[in-house]
Amino acid sequence: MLKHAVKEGFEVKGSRTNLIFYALTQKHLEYLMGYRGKFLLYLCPMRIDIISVIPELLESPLAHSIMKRARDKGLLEVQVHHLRQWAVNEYGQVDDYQYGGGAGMVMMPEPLANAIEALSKERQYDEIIYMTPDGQDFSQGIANQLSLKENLLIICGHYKGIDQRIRDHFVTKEISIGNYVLSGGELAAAVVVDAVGRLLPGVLNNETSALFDSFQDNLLAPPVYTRPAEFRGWKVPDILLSGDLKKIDEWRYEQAVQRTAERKPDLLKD
Ligand code: 6GU
Repeated sequence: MLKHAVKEGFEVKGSRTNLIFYALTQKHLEYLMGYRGKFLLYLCPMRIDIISVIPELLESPLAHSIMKRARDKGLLEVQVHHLRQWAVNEYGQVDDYQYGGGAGMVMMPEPLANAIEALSKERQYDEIIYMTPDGQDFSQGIANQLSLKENLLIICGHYKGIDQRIRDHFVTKEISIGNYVLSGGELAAAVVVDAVGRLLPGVLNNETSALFDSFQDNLLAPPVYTRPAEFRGWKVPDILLSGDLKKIDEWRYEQAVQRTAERKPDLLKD
């Protein structure tokens, strides 16, 4: 996306707003420094297309709060496509029994291939992602990488999953959101879109900047407090009321390290 923007000489097109000087995450910074030695970032909306048999499942998670803001600002375009548009017959069939026998239906290759090909005519996808419990575990690192892309296509599976040939010949990335089974890929896709969408430059304001998120430095966030300073006799740590910003930063960092060591020691390893 950025390379493309720089090559195009920052031409302003479509709903893209303007050029800004901005570096969102360390990853963006490295990428930009590597490219031009400047923190130039073209505000280019990310486009995410999602193929689903239950589009309703994706509506609400992407229609509120930060995702709503991202979409309203034109920074993120999400379009959900009903797989039945590409069904093989008038009954809207998109799944069938599995070869070799066994319980559960499999999503047929033809509707998926037709859907992917039809959508690929409109734009070139940087990744075609299949949401599946046997995919790569989703992480902040993957979210950061995806946030640098321009066009993503996400396929949500159902039933026993999709025909292996689609995975072999179209899918470029397979993502799982954890070691448990969901009834379909939609909720997992919503997780990915949310985690990626909030990283797009301009989506978060300064107070909520993604730079300070848990996981961005492989550290969990420190404890947070708000008013009142004393609630039912439980006090906010004195240091946070001291006004000494340097000491507060140190305290937060120590707390973050301690929390990470206690709760997710694996994060401290690499
Ligand atoms: Cl991506 N899909 C489904 N169906 N179940 C999951 C998952 C995805 N990630 C964890 N469990």
